[in-house]
Amino acid sequence: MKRNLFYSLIILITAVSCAPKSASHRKKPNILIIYADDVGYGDLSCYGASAVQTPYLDSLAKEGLRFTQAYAEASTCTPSRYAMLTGRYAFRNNAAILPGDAPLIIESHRETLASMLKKAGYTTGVVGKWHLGLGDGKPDWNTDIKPGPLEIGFDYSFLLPATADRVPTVYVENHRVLNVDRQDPIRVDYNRKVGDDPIGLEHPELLKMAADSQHSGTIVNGISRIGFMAGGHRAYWKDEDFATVFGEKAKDFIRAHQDKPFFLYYALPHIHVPRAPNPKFVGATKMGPRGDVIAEMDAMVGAVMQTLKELGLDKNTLVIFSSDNGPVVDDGYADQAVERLGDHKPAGILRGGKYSAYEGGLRVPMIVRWPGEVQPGTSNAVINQVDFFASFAQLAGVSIDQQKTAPDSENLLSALTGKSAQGRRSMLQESFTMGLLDGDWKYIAPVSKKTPDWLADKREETGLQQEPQLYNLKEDPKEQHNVATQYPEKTKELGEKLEEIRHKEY
Ligand code: NG6
Ligand code: CA
Repeated sequence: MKRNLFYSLIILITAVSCAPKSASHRKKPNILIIYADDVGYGDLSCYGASAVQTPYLDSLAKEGLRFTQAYAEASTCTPSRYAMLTGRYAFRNNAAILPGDAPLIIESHRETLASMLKKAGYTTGVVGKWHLGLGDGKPDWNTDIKPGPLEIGFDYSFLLPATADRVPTVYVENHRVLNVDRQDPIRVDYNRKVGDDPIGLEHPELLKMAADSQHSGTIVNGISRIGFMAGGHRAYWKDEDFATVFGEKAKDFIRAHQDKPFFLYYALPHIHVPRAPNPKFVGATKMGPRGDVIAEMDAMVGAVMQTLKELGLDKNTLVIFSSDNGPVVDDGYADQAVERLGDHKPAGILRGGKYSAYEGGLRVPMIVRWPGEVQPGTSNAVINQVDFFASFAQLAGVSIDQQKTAPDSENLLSALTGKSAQGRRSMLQESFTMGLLDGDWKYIAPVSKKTPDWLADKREETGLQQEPQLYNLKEDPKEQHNVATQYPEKTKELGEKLEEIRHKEY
């Protein structure tokens, strides 16, 4: 009898210790969002490019799931980033492209991807381009700059504050400008020249590349920027070092937090203007700097993946690569992007690009890799970056009240991991106007607000028109035939649906 009990116990203990651990007991996966800037639907070789090769992203696509209908929330940076980090459409916040001295636009009470994951035990970090504002008014760049990422859920931040073409041209680590110098205080102004440093308008002979008048403010590293800046010389970045500087910070963060689940938002400044690749990548393609920075970006992806592998973390890390808006060829600098484009199609077959209401502005590359959990292949599920919030909440086991938190985010974890082919039915699309994608249909509302002067002659590409537009993406994926007058009922229905979403109070 005793002997039987003994054997039963042994069997029980063995059974318990050998049982597969349930999902809730498994270590939560690390989450790495690699978010590129202005990379178009046709800019990677795994999305059909041939004039530039992106072997590291191609491997990511081979080992993971490549989406054919994934969207940034907007066709410009700030709104897309706001929506991705908050799960809320950016127009609810009036988010638009920000100057480099704008205050933080994410409200301090708002839950972000970072604060939500932090609740689930994640250590959270952001390395790279921010462009969501810093401080609560005009920041003093010489002292603590807050609120910023640390006040909305990130444990660590190392930033390029706005864009590489905007002042201040300095890195901000946590609350401080890196290498800030009290003897040479930083001043920033977006309206008038400050200090004695040369500006592009007056000294074009000092420039590595000529620029249009908006990009002809203070010259830093031979490149004139939007806005004016004085001081801070010791803190200046060098554009050609971005890949190394951000790469090292991303690796340091991963190394330091390898024992706990981490969330890293790695926001690459590539391939936004000014395009200034490191000499190692100059000539990597025949397309000049725009092609070369794509190659450099790809290598940055390779480097961070290599670190994950070396640390044995790549199996338990969900990696997502995507872009904040569609591509632009000429964005203000004479960098030969137009002249040397050849037959490369930055947006693939799609119409339009950055700033556009058409698909080329909004549909972007998206690749998800998580070995063992994400079945490799291609997915046609419709998914928007605003959906990361609810999907990752599910992944991390956090329940959210969507009346208050991430109201526009849909939990598409099963689509993201390839377990389902079902994505969104409809979504709002932001540009300098609004659109609504609904099944095969796409509606673009007439422009109702003032659009920037520098877009005035770009109506054909941007889709900013006085008339409503309706396209059937299944029959007309290139959005060539506006069928609004043929389908007045559909046009009206989608217009009303869009208004309904707009007027919901969240
Ligand atoms: C525009 C800039 C452009 C770029 C963009 C922001 C002009 C004429 N153009 O205002 O160069 O900086 O803002 O790009 O000023 S984004 O990817 O961050 O949205
Ligand atoms: Ca962008």
